[in-house]
Amino acid sequence: MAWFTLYLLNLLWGMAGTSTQTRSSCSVPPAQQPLVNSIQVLMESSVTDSALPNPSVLIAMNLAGAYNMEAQKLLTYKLMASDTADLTIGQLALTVMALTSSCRDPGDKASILQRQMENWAPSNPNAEASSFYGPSLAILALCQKNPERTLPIAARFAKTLLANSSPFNIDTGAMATLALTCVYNKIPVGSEEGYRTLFGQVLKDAVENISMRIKDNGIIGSIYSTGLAMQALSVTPKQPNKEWNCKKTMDAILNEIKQGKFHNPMSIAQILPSLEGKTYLDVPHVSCSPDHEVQPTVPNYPSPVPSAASNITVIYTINNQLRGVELLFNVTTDVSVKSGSVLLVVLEEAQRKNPTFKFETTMTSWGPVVSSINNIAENVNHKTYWQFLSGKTPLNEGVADYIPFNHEHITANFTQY
Ligand code: B12
Ligand SMILES: *[C@@H]1O[C@H](CO)[C@@H](O)[C@H](O)[C@H]1NC(C)=O
Ligand SMILES: *[C@@H]1O[C@H](CO)[C@@H](O)[C@H](O)[C@H]1NC(C)=O
Ligand SMILES: *[C@@H]1O[C@H](CO)[C@@H](O)[C@H](O)[C@H]1NC(C)=O
Ligand SMILES: *[C@@H]1O[C@H](CO)[C@@H](O)[C@H](O)[C@H]1NC(C)=O
Repeated sequence: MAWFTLYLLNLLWGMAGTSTQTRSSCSVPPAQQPLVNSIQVLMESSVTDSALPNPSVLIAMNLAGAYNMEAQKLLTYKLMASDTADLTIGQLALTVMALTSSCRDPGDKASILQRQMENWAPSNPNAEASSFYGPSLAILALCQKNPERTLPIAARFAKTLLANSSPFNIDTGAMATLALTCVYNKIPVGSEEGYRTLFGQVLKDAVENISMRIKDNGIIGSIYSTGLAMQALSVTPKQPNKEWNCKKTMDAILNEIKQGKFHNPMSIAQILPSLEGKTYLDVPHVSCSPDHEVQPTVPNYPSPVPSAASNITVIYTINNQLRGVELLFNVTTDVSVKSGSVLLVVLEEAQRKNPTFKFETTMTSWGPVVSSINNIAENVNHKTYWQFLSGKTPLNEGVADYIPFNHEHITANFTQY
């Protein structure tokens, strides 16, 4: 009798986990599929012997169905061998999910993550919203491994989110929605109603905030938050008041891809699942049958006409009004670079001309971050960083991706988040 009850419970459990997966989905029109294939090929080509292993790339590859099996294997092996001591909670969570998506047992990586989350507390009562991005990934990864043991950890996390009043961050809200949707769908039948109410409340708030950022053109937040926001809106058990037009968002993103806006492998890794009708909740359900390699159909672009490499001038300002009275500075220079150069080239040229513009970078999954300028360095404890702006508008790409135009005024402003 007991086994039968258990069986029934499992059945209900399983159903609860899948019932919301297909809602609000929309798909890429067949004529546009080669375009999507081409960014997947680009993302897979970022996997090399020398590159830092990026778990988000492996997750995206496995959810979409990998083309390059060598890259898939190399990335899986590198992540299996990675030392957990070098990883943040968020990176560890992504690694656990990436290995799961390759049908590998993450082993002690999952138990280490579990222990870290049992001891987790926000850095301070009013921590900035984006500091919940990593912990959201952790709840999601743990929920997929062991939902029952994750319940109390997730409840503590949800209460902290509810109590937090810092400005909403869309990427974080989307990741928290994915995590808590996983947990919500796996609340065992007959457990306290309190869980359902708590997670339901946080999900409702997050989804409401995400839907408020759906623009008339379909983009949700910025083009680079749209992928995660789509995932969140397509799985949430709590529908927002404002209805979401998935097809409109899909068309807007396909148009941006055509404009070449998705070339950073990490930006592709975050948009690809949504284009393939998948979400991070599908990670435990990837089938890993040894597929024969398929050749993707990619569009045949007209070969780019080599443009006459004329120079452009970029006005570049570095501004620190924050750290160390005797170190305050606000200096501007004109820099001449080849048209089409990325912002990093402007920074290098400025540094070459004048040592005041000396800068340092740190490598991350998104590429190089400018961590220090003129000896003033970002600091997580002070929540300081170098923000890049065009005029008064913050850039939505990093220095290795952003291409300045002629006479553009770029500022690096030392500020706080
Ligand atoms: C938190 C966060 C930050 C924090 C990071 C520090 C911290 N203590 O958390 C701060 C506020 C400093 C930051 C800065 C910037 N960010 Co930011 N950030 C994020 C966010 C919300 C979460 C990152 C995270 O925790 N990931 C989880 C962990 C496990 O992964 P990770 O790889 O270890 O995370 C590190 C990197 O993501 C890195 N990082 C964060 N932002 C950026 C941006 C760039 C260009 C690079 C190279 C690295 C980088 O910092 C993380 C912690 O070390 C993401 C959202 C997203 N969808 O990924 C945006 C995001 C990555 N950021 C973005 C941008 C544009 C920036 C800025 C360029 C903004 C600006 N105008 O200056 C600057 C970087 C400028 C510079 N000096 O080079 C974009 C990148 C889009 C793109 N196509 O390149 C994203 C996707 C937000 C968005 N939806 O538009 N960011
Ligand atoms: C989202 O919006 C609601 C109001 O609609 C607000 O109460 C809540 O704190 C916001 N933030 C988050 C993270 O949900
Ligand atoms: C920095 O300098 C620019 C012009 O060089 C000026 O417009 C701006 O107001 C200055 N900012 C500060 C904070 O001094
Ligand atoms: C054009 O830019 C390059 C740097 O990319 C620089 O070395 C060169 O001097 C510039 N040429 C002119 C004419 O300014
Ligand atoms: C630059 O940073 C300072 C310090 O945080 C801030 O007061 C100022 O508004 C910022 N300037 C811009 C243009 O964002």
